[in-house]
Amino acid sequence: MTVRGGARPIITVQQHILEHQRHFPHATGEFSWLLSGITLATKIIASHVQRAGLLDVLGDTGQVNVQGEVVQKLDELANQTIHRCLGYRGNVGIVVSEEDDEPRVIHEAGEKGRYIVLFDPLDGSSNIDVNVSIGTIFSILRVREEINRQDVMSQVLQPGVQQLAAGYVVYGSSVVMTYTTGMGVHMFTLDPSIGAYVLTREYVTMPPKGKTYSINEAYRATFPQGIQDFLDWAKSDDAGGYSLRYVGSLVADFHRTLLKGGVFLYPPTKKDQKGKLRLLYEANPMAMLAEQAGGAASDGTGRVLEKKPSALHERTPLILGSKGEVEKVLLFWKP
Ligand code: AHM
Ligand code: MG
Repeated sequence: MTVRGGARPIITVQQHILEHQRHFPHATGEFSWLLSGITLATKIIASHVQRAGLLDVLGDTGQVNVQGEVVQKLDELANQTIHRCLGYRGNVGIVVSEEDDEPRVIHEAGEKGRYIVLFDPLDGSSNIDVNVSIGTIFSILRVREEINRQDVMSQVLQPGVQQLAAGYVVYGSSVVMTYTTGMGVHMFTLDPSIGAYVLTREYVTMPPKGKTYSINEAYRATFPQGIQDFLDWAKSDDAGGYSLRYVGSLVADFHRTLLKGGVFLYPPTKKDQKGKLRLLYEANPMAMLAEQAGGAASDGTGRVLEKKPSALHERTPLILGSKGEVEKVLLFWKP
């Protein structure tokens, strides 16, 4: 986007998406209409998160989701909000959520439902009640015309390289939306006084190296030996002084890694032998953003984005961040 004159222009996320869409030869405006549904949903979620202590939204619902995790009230509210905002967009054919057992097919969309939206409505559930950053993650795929629309699982289980767009919103000291459509990574800050996401960073690049590693080191004894060896090295004099930073919300840990560099790790553990994070709506969108910003994402054996998913809520080990730091981890860990 060209900046003319001395004053910095105010560009909203809607304007930005429309501008970028012009680069697509057959752009219909449908895609920006879909993304505007996501931005609306995250503004509603942000308003609840910011008033969480004042509304009756803290604590759990007493229910357990398909992943065996206790559902928090805000998880449920965020999930419903996204379904409400996307269900009427017309061009959204299938919606997949961390909180739902199965994909939801939007029947009203019929043949017009060209997109599949996958999301983690409120990532970092353990931080909801304690005022620590949480977030929403989303990934967008195209409905594959060559596959029967009724074969919903085949439609949904596409590798991450097929993503049309990916992004997240971090509900932190400010609310920041980050997205990519495969043409760089762009960041917007929600200006609460006008209710709009305003462009704050364009074409974000991740530093190629960074002296921070981010991992739940409490599980250390149950990590593969190679990961334990990397952690020993990172603390040694040879490594030159790493710091540990771990929020426990992927969105917040990734946001920091994107801006400052470093590496985020969620390797296999004794409890979660494939790692904890979900491929379709946690690892894949972050991997697309990382690669678009010049970083990398690996499951230890290869590119996360090339993994062929075999189940909706499939988990994957995740090594994510600055290219140089991901490569260092892989020198130690060869699964
Ligand atoms: P959630 O989607 O149920 O909140 O779980 C995912 C979260 C990630 O945000 C975070 O990276 C990870 O779980 C933290 O797990 P742990 O508490 O095992 O370190
Ligand atoms: Mg999550």
